[in-house]
Amino acid sequence: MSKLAGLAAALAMSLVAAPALAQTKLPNPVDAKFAAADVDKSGHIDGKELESFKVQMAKIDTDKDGKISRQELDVAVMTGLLK
Ligand SMILES: [Ca+2]
Ligand SMILES: [Ca+2]
Repeated sequence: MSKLAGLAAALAMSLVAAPALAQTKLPNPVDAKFAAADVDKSGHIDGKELESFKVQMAKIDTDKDGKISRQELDVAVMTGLLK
């Protein structure tokens, strides 16, 4: 019983800690870039929002789902792909 409780507590802590850790690693300039590009605030850069990204789209959309996620933009900005 105590083992299970400990495991549950550890899992809960990892779920809480992971997003916080990810956020501290993100460069702030990405927030502005993403917010500016995600005009309709859908959480994705898609549709007409992609017009300005079309040239770099193939490189930024690493999972090729036709959308640029926040994570994909993070990678693009951090690697210097998107300036
Ligand atoms: Ca959008
Ligand atoms: Ca994608």
